[in-house]
Amino acid sequence: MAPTIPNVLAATLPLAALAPTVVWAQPNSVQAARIADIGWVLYVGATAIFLIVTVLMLLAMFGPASLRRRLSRPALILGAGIAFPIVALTALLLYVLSPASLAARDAEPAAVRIEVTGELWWWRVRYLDASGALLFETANDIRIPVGHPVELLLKSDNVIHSFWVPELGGKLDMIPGRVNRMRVLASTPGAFRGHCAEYCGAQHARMRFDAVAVSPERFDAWLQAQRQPARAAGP
Ligand SMILES: [Cu+2]
Repeated sequence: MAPTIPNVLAATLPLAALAPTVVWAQPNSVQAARIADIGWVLYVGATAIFLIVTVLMLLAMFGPASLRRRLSRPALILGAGIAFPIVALTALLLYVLSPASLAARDAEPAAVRIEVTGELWWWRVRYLDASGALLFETANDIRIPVGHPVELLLKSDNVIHSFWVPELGGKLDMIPGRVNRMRVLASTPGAFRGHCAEYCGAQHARMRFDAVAVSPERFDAWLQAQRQPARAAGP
């Protein structure tokens, strides 16, 4: 897109952000749906406030003299300039931290635990049993069962990476020396692209992985197949 003035305006106005394909992927988990809901509330609210402020500003500049006098009253400036932002921002904070968003994170114990480690520049994926012991390990390949809560343990032993599958949830940093936990409850089967969302070195842009949500039956069959010993290569 050429950087003409209308294009620049379209890209910076809040209205441009209403196109869902530009802003976020189609959510496919409880957590991603919650993020999409919050995104819509923020974008619609920000657009409404932007339009109201623009209209008031134009009226204050070009409106009839009586209206301009009313708009310059201290009570209106204190109310719309200080009280309204405090109320609106507090309401948004409570909405984002509401019990529903917390429940989406920790509704029930995880059925599957997967440890994902950011390497330079690939993803080490270790499937753990209930006691935390290693079942098997893959590279750049994450499979999860639909409808069952999955806990991802995100780690790094080199630099900071950031784990991100837009359809399944938000970004979460992988910080050396720490274990960050992410909950995912996939809604429907599908294959999604995961990215590293934190610049981590020369090959950062190629640090991608596949996240595949499958039915619980297919997931169990895949688990069993992965746990078989590797077959020797043929002649
Ligand atoms: Cu990275």
